[in-house]
Amino acid sequence: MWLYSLALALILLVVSGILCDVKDVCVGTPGLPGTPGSHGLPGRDGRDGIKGDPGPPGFPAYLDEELQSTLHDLRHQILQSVGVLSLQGSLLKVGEKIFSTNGQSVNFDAIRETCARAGGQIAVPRTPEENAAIASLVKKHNTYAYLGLTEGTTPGEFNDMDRIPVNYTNWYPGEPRGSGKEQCVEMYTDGQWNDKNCLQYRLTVCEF
Ligand code: MAN
Ligand code: CA
Repeated sequence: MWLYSLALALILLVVSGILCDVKDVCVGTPGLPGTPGSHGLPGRDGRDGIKGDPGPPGFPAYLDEELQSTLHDLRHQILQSVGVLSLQGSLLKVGEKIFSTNGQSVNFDAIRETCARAGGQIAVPRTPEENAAIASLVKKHNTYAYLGLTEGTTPGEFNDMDRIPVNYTNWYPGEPRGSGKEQCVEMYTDGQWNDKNCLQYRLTVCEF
């Protein structure tokens, strides 16, 4: 009977989870796990990867049909635009150069600024054809224009906006005679040039 009681006591101890050795202090069931900790800070960047494989071989642009067709379309559209603007008298094409005016008369510095803002420069005739083109704008607006020329350190010597002396000139007989006192150049309605002070209101003519 006592053996039966011992076995029953053991079973009860096992079931209640407080079975323990005679030497040990009896402990309860382990507690539930805690909630997970918060995430740590991100790690540093890794090293660069290995170089990729070379791309497919290219071929000359003239064999690229899509590129050629795009260039053809662009050329066509530019020629259309230049044609329309020429017809409207908004621009004058002379060789590679385009001259244009906004019809406004302002001083020399203001002309330079307006032309620069438009992506061009104050017009400088380099040939008789270019001079005639600018003169046609001057005649049309019946106002003198300033040209992109200024007097150098030597009186009577006129340079372009890069301070380079010019080859072509079309001075009115007797000009330039400002000898250091007239540092700009105006174009008369007949296309001839006169050195003049830079503070008059003259037609804005730009080249592109
Ligand atoms: C005025 C100015 C000068 C010009 C003479 C020509 O004095 O326009 O620049 O040289 O006229 O007579
Ligand atoms: Ca003069």
